[in-house]
Amino acid sequence: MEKLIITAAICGAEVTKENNPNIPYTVEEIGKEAEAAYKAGASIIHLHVRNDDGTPTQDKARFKACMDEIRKRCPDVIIQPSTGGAVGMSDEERLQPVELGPEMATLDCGTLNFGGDEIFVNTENTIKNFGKVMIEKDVKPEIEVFDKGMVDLAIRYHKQGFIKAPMHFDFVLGVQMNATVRDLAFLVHSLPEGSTWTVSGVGRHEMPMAVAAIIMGGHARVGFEDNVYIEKGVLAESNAQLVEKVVRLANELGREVATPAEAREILGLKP
Ligand code: KMH
Ligand code: ZN
Repeated sequence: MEKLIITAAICGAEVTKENNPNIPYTVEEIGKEAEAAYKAGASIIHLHVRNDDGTPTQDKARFKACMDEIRKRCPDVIIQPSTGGAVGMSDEERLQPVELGPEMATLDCGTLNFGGDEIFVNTENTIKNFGKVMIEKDVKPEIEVFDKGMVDLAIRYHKQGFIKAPMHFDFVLGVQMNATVRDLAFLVHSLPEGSTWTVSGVGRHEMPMAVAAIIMGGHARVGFEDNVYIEKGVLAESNAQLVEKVVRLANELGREVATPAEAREILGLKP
């Protein structure tokens, strides 16, 4: 089995210090969380950024400041900005970090309910446009899948030239689709040959889904964006603590953890 790529989704756009006081907001806090997660074994940082007051932003200058801070602390980690941003942002706002030419960025492949009255909107034209811009800028998409139809749409858009293969998918389970091994297997078996995949189990599903990825040959995402607890009722002290737990589980199950250089090779990124 190839080595396990661990992605740390260190802050997201929705969780706040009220949910867990360790959620990073400032450039320095984001840098420190990324560095500790990297040292614990994460090779990819899935990045959202915040203003100092915690409000989510896709501002290009703020992304640059955070990416520079992360690179200063851990030059070889793969930085994967979000183009999902927060619910309600415009496409122009959301695309800003792609202008910085990161190695990867997320590409959300469909619209979904996002709690309460919130809808995370990704129209067909949005997805095609984001895909086109990522091809132009040579940015590898991490295709964010919340539902099986999003896999089908990504395959269709690959055939139409909006997404390059081999494709890399992130299954976010526990939002729209259930976080079960049955549903994860259904998604994995729906992928084209040569694809790679990561799973992000939301909330209490984070570690069980990481274990499923470890034994199924996929990759795992953990971090405050998806879950703020290290165990039931106990807040995690850091993203690194969540990464360390996945590393321990991988070690126990005999799966080696990838370095950033090994993750680049697995994902077909430039060395
Ligand atoms: N914050 C969500 C609305 C992504 O990073 O691409 C979107 C999200 C997905 O987190
Ligand atoms: Zn995200």
